[in-house]
Amino acid sequence: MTRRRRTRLTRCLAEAVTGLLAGAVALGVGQLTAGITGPLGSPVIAVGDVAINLTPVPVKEFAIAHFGSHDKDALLTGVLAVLVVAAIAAGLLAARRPWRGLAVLAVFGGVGAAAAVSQPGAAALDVLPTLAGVAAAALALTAMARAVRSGSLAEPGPVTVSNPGDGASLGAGAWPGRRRFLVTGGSAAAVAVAGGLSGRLLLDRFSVDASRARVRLPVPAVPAPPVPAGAALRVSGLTPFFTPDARFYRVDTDLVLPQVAPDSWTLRIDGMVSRPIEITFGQLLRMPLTEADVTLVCVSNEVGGPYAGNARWLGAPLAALLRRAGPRAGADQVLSSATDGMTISTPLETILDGRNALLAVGMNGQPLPIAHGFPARMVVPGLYGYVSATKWVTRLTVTSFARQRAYWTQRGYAERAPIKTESRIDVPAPLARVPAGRTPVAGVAWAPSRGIAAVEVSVDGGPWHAARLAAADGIDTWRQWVWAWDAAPGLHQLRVRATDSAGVTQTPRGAAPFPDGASGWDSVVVTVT
Ligand SMILES: Nc1nc2c(c(=O)[nH]1)N[C@H]1C(S)=C(S)[C@@H](COP(=O)(O)O)O[C@H]1N2
Ligand SMILES: [Mo]
Repeated sequence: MTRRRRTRLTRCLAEAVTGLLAGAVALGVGQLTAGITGPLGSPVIAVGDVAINLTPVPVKEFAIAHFGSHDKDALLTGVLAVLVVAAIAAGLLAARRPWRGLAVLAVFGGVGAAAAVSQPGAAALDVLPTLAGVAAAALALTAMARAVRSGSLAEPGPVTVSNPGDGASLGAGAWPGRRRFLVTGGSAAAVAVAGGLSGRLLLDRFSVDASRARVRLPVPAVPAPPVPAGAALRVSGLTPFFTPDARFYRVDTDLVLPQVAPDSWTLRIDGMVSRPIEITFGQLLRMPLTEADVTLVCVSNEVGGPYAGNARWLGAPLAALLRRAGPRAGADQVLSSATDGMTISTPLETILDGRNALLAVGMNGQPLPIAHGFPARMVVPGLYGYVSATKWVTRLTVTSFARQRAYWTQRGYAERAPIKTESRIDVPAPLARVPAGRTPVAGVAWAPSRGIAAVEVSVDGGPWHAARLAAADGIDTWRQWVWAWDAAPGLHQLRVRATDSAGVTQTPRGAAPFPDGASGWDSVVVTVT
């Protein structure tokens, strides 16, 4: 390579780095400003949130199925990738025509600011992080571009390298502006890192971890019946009967967890009621609370999938709260809303029909984890989460399905969505190698609000064998099951199906999660040796 060519390459690289550093300055200063104004203003988060709300249902299903609980990481990675490309473009453009680089920044500033204010709960102040970030990036870009250009004015021909060490530090080819570039670039990097780190620290102020730690849950007025001794089978690899909080699946549309302070939280019940009411968290804790074991299931759970969890909930009966407000004739829906802007529609008659529908404050003996709705959420046995399990809930509007629709039902999901009877094989794992002889086949089955009556296993499409069921802890929780298989060497397919207490056997007909939950039989293929 000729020296001229090397020099040109180095300068191109410097221009790209200029753009990247300007982008980093935007994010760092944006983060620092968000640390002052609040987490909703963080531009990457804001753009990500808007993207989630605009994501068509099939893409969302694909993301949940393929990235699982990492779907949000995948989205943020996507947003960052777009930013990286745009930043490099801004750097290359700014080197030739400064205003073009600034125009790229302005476009992204506009998108970020619009995204920030469009979020539920956002205020005008939340445009500040984006604006401050973009302004700082503009300064950094101009300064660095000038440094790079100051070199280009000189003839790149035979360069006199006064300090050979400098040239080496940029790899190949030296150019006269490099020292100035290193100084401005280094400062930009320092600003980006310092802004990012201090912003992170400042953002901790908005966490409600401390107020959660201060919550003392009352003793339940109606404790859950004791869990029968045989509710948990001893089979290694089997899903535990109670899901530990850390392993409980999490599904919501939020990139940053809502931080809802219990001191300022209230629940309003309004709409088609005779007496609208509003209660505080203190009042809620003083009500007679009920404890109940309930298995939650997400509609996005594929057959055999992981989006189900079982917990002991503590909360105020929703039916009593609604009756206090007095639903009026013609109402058939409770539209619940949360601080993250989520709206969820639940059939009124389901809440009132005597099941343990709760406004929950406790999960497994502790205040709700922040990720699971602290300080209060809804839990309604038997309905998929998107029509029942509103986290961070602050309002229940009694209305009708004819009049109002909720977030997911607007996107085509079913209004009535009872959880389908399902069963899953946990042991052996898919594609496992199993020693020949007696070996356990085990898993869980659920039909919340109906209960599981039987589970059967079939090998290679052969006859159905009744599995042994663990003792039932009521009708709202899943049930473990196990079947002793005399495994003969070879490749085998195991299938499972459950029958609920209403006598309905799980359908073999496969359906995708959209629009009202997946169906079909779970199966695993294993090698017996
Ligand atoms: N505020 C709020 N509540 C929400 C959601 C949400 O996005 N926002 N997602 C719902 C869905 S789709 C499900 S399956 C359950 C999941 O509850 P979990 O995260 O505690 O398991 O919460 C429901 N409640
Ligand atoms: Mo869900």
